[in-house]
Formats: sequence, structure tokens, C-alpha cells
Amino acid sequence: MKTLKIAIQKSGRLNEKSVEILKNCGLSFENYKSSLISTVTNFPLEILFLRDDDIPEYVQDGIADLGIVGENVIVETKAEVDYLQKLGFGKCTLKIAVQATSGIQNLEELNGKAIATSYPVILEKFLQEKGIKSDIRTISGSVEIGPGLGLSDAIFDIVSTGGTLKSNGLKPFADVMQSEAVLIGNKSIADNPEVAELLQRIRSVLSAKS
Ligand code: PRT
Ligand code: ZN
Repeated sequence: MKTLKIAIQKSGRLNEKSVEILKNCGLSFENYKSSLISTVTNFPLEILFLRDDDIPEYVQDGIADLGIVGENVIVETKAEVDYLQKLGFGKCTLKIAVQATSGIQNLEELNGKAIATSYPVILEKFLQEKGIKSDIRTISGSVEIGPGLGLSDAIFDIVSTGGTLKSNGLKPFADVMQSEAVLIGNKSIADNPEVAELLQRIRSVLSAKS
């Protein structure tokens, strides 16, 4: 029997809930903080702890068979993987936001404007669909400070409570994508009986919760 590998976030917003759902499936493993890999003692499974950005490609390339990651990261990396199950946590919306004092009223006004983001692929697709040509500035983090510093006219980022936007003098302007954590699988593991067993256990945990 082949030992499956599942990739989950090592630390960050999805780590705790990812570990929790696997434990609730009856899987027994050490949640090592210092190690990158943990062996499940009562199921043929190994857990890889990775940066979330790397998870879709690891699953696409078959280095991991399964993964738990935000839909936003899957779309952004354009990874070719199977979506097996939405997991109901890590919910957020990717939004364009502008300065609260800006007079920008409609999408057309973003033509020619600079938008800072860590998600250029998702933003570009949205703007293309709307026929808007903006100057997309890709930065790796803290995009919310851009408009205040004069680096960009708008931002495109993940929003959950909206608190970060507000404290940086920004207001939501357009919703682009909803996201939550999903279980993804490599394209070639669809018929694997252990994957089917794990998926069934995950679904019963989810339905017991709702
Ligand atoms: O280290 P690693 O690369 O693994 O983690 P990371 O820092 O890239 O990601 P992390 O842990 O911050 O987020 C992991 C995933 O959680 C994201 O890809 C989303 O799918 C999901 N998620 C859910 C969020 C949020 N909610 C969220 N609020 N990811 C980030 N945020 C940030 C957002 O970027 C912004 O800075 O929180 C801030 C806004 O929050 P509010 O509540 O003030 O609106
Ligand atoms: Zn990341």
C-alpha cells in the first residue's frame, strides 16, 4: 500500500484548522512545529508542512497527493489540480479597495490607475473581463499602505473583517473573488481507495459540524 502525502500550511491562518480537521478524522500524528514532515501512525499518510504558496504546485507535480490551501492561492498559481472538497474555514473575499477620501465611483475610473497587489493573476483576469486597463504593481505584502504613501491609487487584497482596510484609510470598492480552504488532489489519484476513505471521513466531520 502506497503511503499518501498531504501538504498543509506549516504556520499561518490555515494551519490550526487544517490540523484540527485531520485529527477529527481520527488520524493520529504529532503536530511537529520544527519538522517539515509528520507520519500518521494509524493511516497510510504523511503530512508535509509547507508555505501555503507552494502547496498547489506540490500537488500538481505529485510531490504531495493531497493538499489543503485557500482557493485564492490555487487560482493565483494556475495549478492544475482536482478540487475535492470545500472545507468551510479560511473564508475571505478578495477585494479592490480605494482610499476612503478618493472620489473614485466606478470601475472605469480605474483605467490608467496603479493597483498594488500580491495577486496579479486574479486581478488581471478580473480587469480583462471588465475591459479595464490598470497598471498592476505586484508587491509581496503590506499592500494596504500603498495608497497612503502615494505608491498606488488602489489595492487588491484579501479582506475578512475589513479592519485592516479601515485602519489604513481605505474602503472596499469591488468584490472580485470569494475564497475558503479546500482539499485538493493530484489529477492521477482520483481512484485511490485511501483517498476515497479519507475524503469520506472529512465529509462526515464536515456534516457533523453543520
Ligand atoms: O507563510 P505562508 O506563506 O504559508 O502564509 P501567508 O502569510 O501567505 O498566508 P496567511 O497565513 O496569512 O493566509 C493563508 C490563507 O488564509 C490565505 O491565502 C487566504 O486563503 C486565507 N485568509 C482568510 C486570509 C485572511 N482570511 C486574511 N484576512 N489571508 C490573509 N488575510 C490578511 C489580508 O492579507 C490582510 O492583510 O488579513 C488582512 C485583512 O484582514 P481583515 O480581517 O483586517 O480584513
Ligand atoms: Zn503564503
